[in-house]
Amino acid sequence: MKKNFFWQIIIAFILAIIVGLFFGERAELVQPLGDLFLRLIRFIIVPLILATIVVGVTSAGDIKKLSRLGGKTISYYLITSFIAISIGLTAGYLFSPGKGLDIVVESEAAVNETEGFVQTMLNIIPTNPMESLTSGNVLQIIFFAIFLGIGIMLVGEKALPVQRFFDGLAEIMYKITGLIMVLVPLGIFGLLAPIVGQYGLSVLLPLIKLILAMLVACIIHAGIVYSSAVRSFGKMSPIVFFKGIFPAATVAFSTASSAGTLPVTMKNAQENLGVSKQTSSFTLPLGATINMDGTAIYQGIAVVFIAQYFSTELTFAQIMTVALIATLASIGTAGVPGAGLIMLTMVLAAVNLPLEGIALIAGIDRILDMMRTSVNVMGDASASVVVDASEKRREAEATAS
Ligand code: DAS
Repeated sequence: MKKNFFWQIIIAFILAIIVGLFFGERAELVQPLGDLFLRLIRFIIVPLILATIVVGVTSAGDIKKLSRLGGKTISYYLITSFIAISIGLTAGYLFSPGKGLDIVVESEAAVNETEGFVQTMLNIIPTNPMESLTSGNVLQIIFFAIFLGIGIMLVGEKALPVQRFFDGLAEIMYKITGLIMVLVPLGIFGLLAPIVGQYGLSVLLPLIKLILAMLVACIIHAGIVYSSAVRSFGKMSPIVFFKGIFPAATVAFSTASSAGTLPVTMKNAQENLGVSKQTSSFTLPLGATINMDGTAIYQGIAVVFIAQYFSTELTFAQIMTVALIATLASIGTAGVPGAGLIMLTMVLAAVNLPLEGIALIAGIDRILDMMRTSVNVMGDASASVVVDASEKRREAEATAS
């Protein structure tokens, strides 16, 4: 990553905090800069995901290799998500943010009930792929793109023009993404300054222990789990990893959207972390929608916080239930702002905790969402590094033998 781009992002962060603290609510005047960046990112997501996944699948060459790639990717996601929820639960008990809290639950936050895990999984299958594309349903687009790629592989020669079309479309989308990335500092400034202005200390202080628990758990998870994974399995220095994924992590923090950050995550993985286009175009769009370690951490901490607030002691069986449901809930969480708060209702319902607890944290959810989305994106990138290194080792061994 170019040095001055790194410093442009740092300066954007600092300026956003200064402007937010100095102007307060009036900082929303710069919101259009953030909205401009968000709209440009959203404008490329659908064609980028569709083209890159089709390319990622077809460049696997055969179903066997695709299954191996998918198996490694999903296994990594599940293992890191389960570790994340364990770290979240531990942080919840160590910080005990819900004990002795003297804030009253006003009204239950208007949170849509989730359809449950099974229905969430069924909804991945598009009944009309064109509608999925026009509505930007990322999970359904991924499902459609994977099967389109498999179909191209199975048809072979006759489908080559279609494969070439998607190859060309993917390259075009990468190029457009590069152009949009120039605006990352401006977007971060326009997105962050109004948020800093909106959340004054009066809103944050009562729940500062919850925010600190989330921050520490995220740092521990990223600092230990991802560092170890990229060093041990990806043969990459953690410093190189975190510097390389820094732009995407800052965009994730500013947008609170993994899907919205995906174009930047892919560019960083390919250009700064050396992940092949084939691996990144398969693992990253998948990760942006089903791999949410930061959300898993958040679910663990939030459940403990709400149980403590209502003076409810969770049994060991309930904690195990939370760990399982939260891992599944993090898979079903969409990569958009606030999705984790909605999925929290599934986890609370699983252990019979009052949904009113959602209202306790809804007010600061955006702050927690920014942190968890950054971890989500770093987790996706770490998976692409580990899986890519494994595939490259396998190919080297195959060539050597
Ligand atoms: N904001 C979601 C994301 O984009 C995560 C969440 O809400 O938990 O990853």
